[in-house]
Amino acid sequence: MNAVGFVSSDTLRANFSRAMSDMYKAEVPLYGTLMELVADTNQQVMAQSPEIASSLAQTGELQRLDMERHGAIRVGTAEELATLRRLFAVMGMEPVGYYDLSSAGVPVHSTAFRAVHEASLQVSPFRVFTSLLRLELIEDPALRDFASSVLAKRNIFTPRALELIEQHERDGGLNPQHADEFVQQALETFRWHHTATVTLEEYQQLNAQHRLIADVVAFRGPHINHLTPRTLDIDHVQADMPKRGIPPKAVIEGPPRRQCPILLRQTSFKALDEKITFKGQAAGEFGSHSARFGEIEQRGVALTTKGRALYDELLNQAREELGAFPNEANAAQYVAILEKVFAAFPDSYPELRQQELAYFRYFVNQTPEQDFDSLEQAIRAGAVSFEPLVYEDFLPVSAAGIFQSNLGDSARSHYETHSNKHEFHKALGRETIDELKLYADTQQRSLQECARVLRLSL
Ligand code: OOG
Ligand code: NI
Repeated sequence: MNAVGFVSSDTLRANFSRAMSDMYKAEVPLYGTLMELVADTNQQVMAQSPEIASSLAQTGELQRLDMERHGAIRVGTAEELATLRRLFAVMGMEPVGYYDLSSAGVPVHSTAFRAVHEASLQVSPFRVFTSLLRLELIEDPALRDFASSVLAKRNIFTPRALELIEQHERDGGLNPQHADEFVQQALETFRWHHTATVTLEEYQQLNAQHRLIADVVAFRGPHINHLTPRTLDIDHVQADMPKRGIPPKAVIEGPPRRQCPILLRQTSFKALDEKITFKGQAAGEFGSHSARFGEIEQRGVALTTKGRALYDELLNQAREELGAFPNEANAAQYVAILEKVFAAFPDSYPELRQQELAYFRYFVNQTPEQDFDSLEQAIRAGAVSFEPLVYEDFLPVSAAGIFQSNLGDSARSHYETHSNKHEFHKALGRETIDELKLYADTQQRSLQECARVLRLSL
């Protein structure tokens, strides 16, 4: 708590993340199973590789690992997105990155709300991948109008949540009692509802246009559709999922397995088919909807612009060589191609650093007895060490793969449209933050701290 008795936004975010996890565990019991699998795997990795454990301890990731997760939601209107921006701001979460998924056949564009400073990320790295439906991509004008009119009628926030957001904006914080109330009220927006706001027939029309459109339009609010824990060994989790009765998707999205993990690797289990009562249905009558699924991810080092360009190039090359979407039938072939192609990506931290492919954090190991001329000299002498700076964001190709594995065969290949960052910013009510700038800032702060302790000029 700070001087005026307000709860810090970092604490609020940590509390909200925990409350969200508890709610989701109660709603989707398989999520609990997945959490256990991830916790077991992480323990094994740290027992077998003490160097991984000590590197994670140095950067603080070890301390945050158990509470690390991201959620995903989808909203239907600009107003909903703009109010979410204000709701997340109460918890110190800002929109980072812009992801256009229409080119991959998913009619949304997205951002990730998250904390931006390493000290805040350390308290709670909770992130929410947030997508805005692009209604203009619905081809049938009557259906488009219908979807807009349904969305116009709903209010996804409780009146009390809106009051508390305003109070926070006005006073600059919330006291402990109001902070607890805010967490409970905010949670309501993301809850699952077993009842739809449209008839079964209307649902089917929306669904025929795109499953995602039905998922956003037919319900009272943006139910959290997955909550993803972070594992230290995703291949292990992928192999173990079937043993615990969880069928994984065919391939892990992202880069192949490496000595030095880069960016993000993700896998998921198929969406659950859930009973829904549609408008006008008599008691005891049901339809069904599937939206909620499980996902696991492994995070590696954040790449610079140069590193990211190389990643994108190699990923495209691998996909071209495969000649098809990765699926059940070609999974083994895809993994082999991916490994072969990514041999061109340096796989040691010193190389990644020297070639400026990745971001690092620098730490002074001991108070030096000797003066150094440069940081490089201090590193060579072992007075300064560097650790990979973890990637906190998402990957558009992976996100599209995750969306698609849950949309079934009806998924289309792409929309004839352009990404529209400007439109997204207008809806959001501000610009999204460039994630590369955040990594560069964190790296720079750690360098400055080393320079200060070692009395070096940078
Ligand atoms: C989001 C899918 C993308 C990720 O981690 O990249 C995603 C959604 O299904 O709403 O979750
Ligand atoms: Ni996800």
